[in-house]
Amino acid sequence: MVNTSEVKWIPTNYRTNTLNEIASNGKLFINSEVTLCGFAEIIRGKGAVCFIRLRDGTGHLQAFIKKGNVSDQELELSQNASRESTFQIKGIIAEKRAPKVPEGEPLPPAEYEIVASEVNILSLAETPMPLGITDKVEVGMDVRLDNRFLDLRRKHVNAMFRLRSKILQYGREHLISEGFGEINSPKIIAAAAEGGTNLFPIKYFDRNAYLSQSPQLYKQLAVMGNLERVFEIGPAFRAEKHDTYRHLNEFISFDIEMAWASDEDVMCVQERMITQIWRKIKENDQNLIDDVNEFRISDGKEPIVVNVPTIPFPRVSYCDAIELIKKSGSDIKWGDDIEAHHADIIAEKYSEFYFIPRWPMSMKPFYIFHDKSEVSKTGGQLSRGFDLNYGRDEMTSGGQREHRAGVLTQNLIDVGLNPDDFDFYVDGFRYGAPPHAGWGLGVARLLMVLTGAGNVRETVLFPRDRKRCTP
Ligand code: AMO
Repeated sequence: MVNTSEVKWIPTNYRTNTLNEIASNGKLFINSEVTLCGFAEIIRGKGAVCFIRLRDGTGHLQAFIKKGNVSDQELELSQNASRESTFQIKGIIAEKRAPKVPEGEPLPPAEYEIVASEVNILSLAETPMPLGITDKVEVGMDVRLDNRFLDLRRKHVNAMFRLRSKILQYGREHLISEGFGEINSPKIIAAAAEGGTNLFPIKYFDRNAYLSQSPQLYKQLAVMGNLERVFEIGPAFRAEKHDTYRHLNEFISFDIEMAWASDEDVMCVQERMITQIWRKIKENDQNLIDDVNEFRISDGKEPIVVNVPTIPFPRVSYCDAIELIKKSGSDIKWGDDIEAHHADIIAEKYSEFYFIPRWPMSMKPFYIFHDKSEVSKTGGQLSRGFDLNYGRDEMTSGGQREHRAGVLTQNLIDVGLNPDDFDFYVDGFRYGAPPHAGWGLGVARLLMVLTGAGNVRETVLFPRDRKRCTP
């Protein structure tokens, strides 16, 4: 279930050990008295005995409850308890009786159980449950999300969110190793970073404010303040009316910003980080991938294999991408957005991670560096903005930023924004500004790639879309 080898599990007031500590190292505990806790995944037995398959966040262990070892009332309550009820059990660890194997065949590895001397039911589960934990019954996404606390107890869903935590951990560790420090920017803001149409307005005392779409302006100001290399993992809110497999109205954006750097420099940071995440997951977390695969296989899908990508990821410039798409007969012209169905065509050649650098300035936000030294074949103005795609799906946007206050003000005017609303930001560039670059990566989308999930709702604990703001 979880790789616990490097974790020090300190006893709590409720339990002396985790189930996995006993299950994987039972020999050390034979005849010792321990107190364990868990959900009752399966309860069976009648008369003088009861067997409970206990499950906690680390693994499973069988509890053996026998008449005479516990009170009659404890035995009866255990036998009649509903599945998923929570138990605290005190007892002695013993080796389970070895199963009979045909002569000459090796014995399977020893298994252990707790022989109960005290049973305490902490909470009885109500019945029927809105969805089963171990039963293979089809349930729709809405039922699952309405009861996410139960859905999460299912092995493959649980593994998905442990993998999510690993992506964040390994990503963080990698950036810290490259000299980045973590920041937190405000989520209540007064000016839009990513265009004014998809903002959620909120009342902020006696004035209007918005939920932040991106830490963009603030991560840049942090770099203006000589924090040099910063990253943030935080929520971003978009009032988009999309209803797709990859859009939500709240998502976690994994952002970096880096001084004295170009678009190419931060693309390199990104490919190093993603490669390192993949490598670490392959080294340490195959058990979680196995849990995801067990379900995929039972669902008739191919198992996922974690292949560490090679560096450098291909770079397909915007201009080349347009040519490639045109060649396939698709109706697209320079200056158009590359949508998912266009990216499908690029993905025929580049099926995994690839960057699309050098977008037209007209397609990128005002804060992107306007590269007047280079124009497209058709004479269009180019920027230092890029995207990272995996096949058809965009994972990241980023770029070198505009650090010249005058050009920045002009960019704001060019996209129809009022520079006065951005004084707090442009002022940051008036007193010496390092050239800098950064990116924002959608964590849920990266997890979709890692786990083969077909819908972003699979990879977000409590997703927010147009129809859902509970639980
Ligand atoms: P952008 O708006 O492209 O860029 O967002 C960056 C990445 O965030 C993810 N993303 C989303 N994920 C789920 N639902 C959504 N509605 C959604 N919108 C975006 C995508 C996307 O690639 N400030 C820039 C980043 C930068 O330049 O540093 C920005 O926010 O994976």
